[in-house]
Order: sequence, then structure tokens, then C-alpha cells
Amino acid sequence: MELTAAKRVLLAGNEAVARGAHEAAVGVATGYPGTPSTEVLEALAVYQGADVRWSANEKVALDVAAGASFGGVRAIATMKHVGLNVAADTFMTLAYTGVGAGLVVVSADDPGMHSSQNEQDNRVYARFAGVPLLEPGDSQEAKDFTRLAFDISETFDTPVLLRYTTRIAHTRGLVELGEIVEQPVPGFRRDPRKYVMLPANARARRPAVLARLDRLTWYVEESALTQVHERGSEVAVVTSGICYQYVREVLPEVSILKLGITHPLPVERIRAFAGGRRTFVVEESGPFLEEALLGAGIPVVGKEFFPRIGEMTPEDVREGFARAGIGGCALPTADEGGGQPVLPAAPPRPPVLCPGCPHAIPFMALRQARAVVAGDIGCYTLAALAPLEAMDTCVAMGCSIGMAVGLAASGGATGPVTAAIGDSTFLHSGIPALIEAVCSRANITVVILDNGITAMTGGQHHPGTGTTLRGAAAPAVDLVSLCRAAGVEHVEVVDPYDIGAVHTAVRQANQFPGPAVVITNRPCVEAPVKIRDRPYQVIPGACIGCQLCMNIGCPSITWGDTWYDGLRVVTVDASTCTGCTVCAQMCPAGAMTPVAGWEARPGG
Ligand SMILES: Cc1ncc(C[n+]2csc(CCOP(=O)(O)OP(=O)(O)O)c2C)c(N)n1
Repeated sequence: MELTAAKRVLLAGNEAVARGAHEAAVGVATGYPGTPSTEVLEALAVYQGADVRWSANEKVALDVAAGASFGGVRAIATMKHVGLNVAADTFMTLAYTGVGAGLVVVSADDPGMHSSQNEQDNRVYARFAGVPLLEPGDSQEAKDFTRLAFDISETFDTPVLLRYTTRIAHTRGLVELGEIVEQPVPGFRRDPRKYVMLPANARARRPAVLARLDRLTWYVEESALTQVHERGSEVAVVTSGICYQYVREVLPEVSILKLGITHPLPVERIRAFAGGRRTFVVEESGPFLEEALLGAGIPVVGKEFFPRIGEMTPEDVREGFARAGIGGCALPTADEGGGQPVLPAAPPRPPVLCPGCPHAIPFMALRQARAVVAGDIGCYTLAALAPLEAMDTCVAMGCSIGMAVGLAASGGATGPVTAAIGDSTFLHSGIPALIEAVCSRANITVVILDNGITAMTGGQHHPGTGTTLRGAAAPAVDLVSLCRAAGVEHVEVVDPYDIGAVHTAVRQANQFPGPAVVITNRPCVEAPVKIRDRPYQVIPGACIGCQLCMNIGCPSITWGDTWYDGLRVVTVDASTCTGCTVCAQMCPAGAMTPVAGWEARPGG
């Protein structure tokens, strides 16, 4: 449902960013999915007007957004923190070219690594590139700052980095909606000295980047995005983003300078605010603000008392101040009106592949082949865990094939070298490494786990899916043709539910001299539609308790406390079984049988 103006609505930070972009009349919105950024584009797609699309990867997303901006249309590119590493090449030089119409880059960082392979503080990218950095502290600011970021981008002819963290991205808050500000579309203005970064042109733009930073510094010193809450306390706190809420909660009486723009910094304003008081910097992740202020000669303390690892919590802030001899105020408990009652922690559950996940059997085959498996990032990374335990490396998106090439080159692998990569990841950044494998005649097998979707981040389409973000039909990249066109001679497509066929395909690929590709071709059982085929059950008395089926790691199969005729047996939970047949194929006793009288369940 499209939201109308002059209303206050509850929005998560990501939805608020989408609303801000919509109010700023964004024309082109691009991105690549990744927690905690994914919902921005999904929320933007609900509004009519803009061209909203998932791109093949973050660099392509930023290239498309930059092209649109050069063409005179406001554009936004969204990504998670590691996505900006992928887009960094473009990002760094966009600081030189500047923009046509407003260009905003959203980086949603994941301190604590709820769903990421590392934690990195992407504020440093703004300093690195020399571009302005906005850090919203709640949903209202997420909307307002996004909108303002387009204006700043145009006023100062610069891309703007909008950076926030998981709590802001996923926490809901009341947001007052605004009107949509229609934008003129001037079209592309040819200007090679600005847009063609030949060394001679780039050298000429370098001083422009620094001059712009100077102008931005004057702007920031005056900006209303810096809020000073002076309460006359003996200590002073400089903070930004979500940490502002935590400081207010823990020390309601302390004087706070809350930053909205964190690069460049309003150094003189902060110096005046600190005014010789004991000044604390409370910030999540690295000592980004602290180092900048120390560098400017403002004596502050921060990471001496507050953690630099993981997500900051109000408790961390309270403890930090307590260590510094300040406050000592406990956070209010639920009884004292401190919010939700503290619920008992849920028992830890190891993450597992879904029942019927088509990724399980290829990894069983790889393990049986004693392959050394360079893995990649996606749902299938869970194959590194028990019971599959069939992945030996996993570093960053798209690394698997290149790492397999290197492992093969090392001569140190103890078995056939294999790369295992999902379809979205292959299209994101696997293709160049496959070309490298071909050109270096690397003796590797590449297993492309094609489930038709970007499952890990919630089922977004990708260039092989055949749909657009808004669900319209689109041309789909054919992976077989793509691999053949790259020069791979041995390409085989196999049904991952057919255990025998998968084993044969892996064996043949391993025997092939040079790079070989095996593509598994079953759709994800959860997205875009839930696949629920006739479920299986265990025939009473037929199970011999061998537990072979437990090796699949299917959560529908349990080895619990079920006994039959004095023998402990497995059970299949028919309510979650998707009917993939894999356990029935594996069972040496023929103990798995389809449930009789089954009818398709809703969503099946
Ligand atoms: C550079 C980067 N961008 C985005 C992500 C978030 N992410 C992790 S895996 C993945 C794609 C998974 O899709 P696919 O390879 O098809 O595997 P599936 O989950 O469908 O099995 C994404 C988008 C990331 N970790 N790194």
C-alpha cells in the first residue's frame, strides 16, 4: 500500500529511508540484497514512479545509480557494509566526478555480525573518499536525512554516504510523512572534464574534492543536523546514531552533542561544546569520531570505556560510564517501567538447511568424493556445519572459484578441488573467476547450486530468475550457455534430489581434465513459492535404526526417543516434510513412505 503524505506512521529505518527517497522524487533506485539493508529497495518498489531494481552486484548497482545521476535523475544505491567493498572502486572515483542529480549511497552496517562475514565500520569510507556522511539515529531521521542527502549531494556536487546500523535499519519508529518534492530532470549534460576520469582530468578534480570538503565543513558547522542538548552537566557526551538513544536512556541529565553529519565534523562546534569538560565519545564500532576529535586537539575519551566489538547496547553504555565513575544508574527494570519484561532466553538452536533444501545432496556427494571444497556465501554455507561438514573455506561473496583455482595451483589439496557457489553469488562475482579457471586450465570442479533465487536474504530475484523486483517477466541468464561461452567444455545439469545422478555428475566432473561445471537445478523450497509435495513418514517397524538418513541434516528427520519393538527408530515430521524423496532414496530398509491420502496444503 502506498503511503500518503501528512500522516504519522510506524516505519522501520529501512522503510523510512525508502520513504525519504520517494519524497525526494528519486528516479532510479538500485542495490544488491544483504542484511540489514535489503528492505530499502523492497519498500521503495511499493511506491510508483521510480525505476527500482536489484542489480547483479553492488558495483553494478552503484554504476547504474551513478549513470542515472549523470543523466539528471536522482538516484540511490543500497547495500550492506561489505557490499560497499564491492562497489568501492566506483565509489572512490565518484567523489572526483561528483554527480549530475543527487546521488545517495546507503550502507547498512552489521556490527555484531548478525548476518555477515565480518563487521566493518563503513564511516571510514566517507573519510577515505572525502564525501559527506549522514548517520540517522531513528526512523524519522532515516527519512529526513535521506531526503536531505539528495539536496546536499546536489548543492555540493558529491555522492553522499548514508550509513546506519542494524538497530536503526530494523527498529520501527513513528515517522511524519512529507510531500513529494518534484524534481526537474535536466538530462545529461556533456562534460568530459567532469565525467571522464583520464589522469589529466582526475588530477584537475582532486583539488575540487578538497575544496568541497572545506565548503562542507563550513556547512556542517552551521547544520541543524548537529543537535546540542546542553544540560549544564560536568561531563559532556558526543555521540551519533543509535548510541544517542542509549546515552539518553542511561544518563538523561547529561549534556549531549548529537551528530547527524559525521564527516566532515563540526569540529569547532564540538570544541566549544566540550569547553574543557571531561568529554566522552559514545560510538558503535571503531573509534571513528574519537580519533578525529583527538586529531583536532579536542581531548576526548571513548573506546577506553566502551566496546569496539559488536553491537553497542544500553548496558554497555551504562557499564562504560560506571567504569569511568559516572552515573552508576542501573537501567530501569521491567517492573520499574523499563519496557518489555525480560523473557527467558530461547534455547540455542544451531542453524540448519530447510527441510527439502536442494543444497544438501551435492555436499554429501562432495564429502564422499573427499573433495577439498572452497565454499561461498549463501544458505549453502551451512554445509560447513554438522552433519554435512563439507566446506573447507568461505571468505567473501564470489571467492569460491578463485580460491579453488589457487588451491589447485598450490598442489597442496588432499582431494579433488571443488568450488561450491550459489546462483546469485555466481552472477554477483563468480563469473570472472570462472574465466580465470578456463584460461589457466585449472583442474577444478565448480558446483553451481542453482535454486533460482537469492534465498539467504529472503528470496530476491537475480539475473537468472526471470523476473523484475516488481514481479514482471524479464529475460533470464542461462547458466549453461554462460559457462559454455566462458569456455568450460564439461557442463552438466543435474537434479539435486537424484542422489545417484549427483554422485555420478560430481565423479565425472572430478575426472575431467580442466575446469568442469555441475549445475544443480531444483528451486528453493521456500521462495518464491513454498514447495510442499507429498510428505513422507516412517513405516512402523521398518526402520532399522541405521541413521543413514540423519546424514542429510534434514530438520524434519529426528533421532529422538521413539522406539519400536525395543529398537530406537527415526521419525519424520510430516508437517514440515516437503516430500523431496531424498531420505527415501537413502534408506536401505525402504522404511520411508509417502503419507497416504495426502492433499496439497495451502501454499503447496
Ligand atoms: C558483498 C556482499 N553482498 C551481499 C551479501 C549478502 N548475501 C550473502 S549470501 C547472498 C546471496 C545468496 O544467494 P545464492 O548465492 O543464490 O545462494 P542461496 O542463499 O540462494 O542458496 C547475499 C546477497 C554479502 N554477504 N556480501
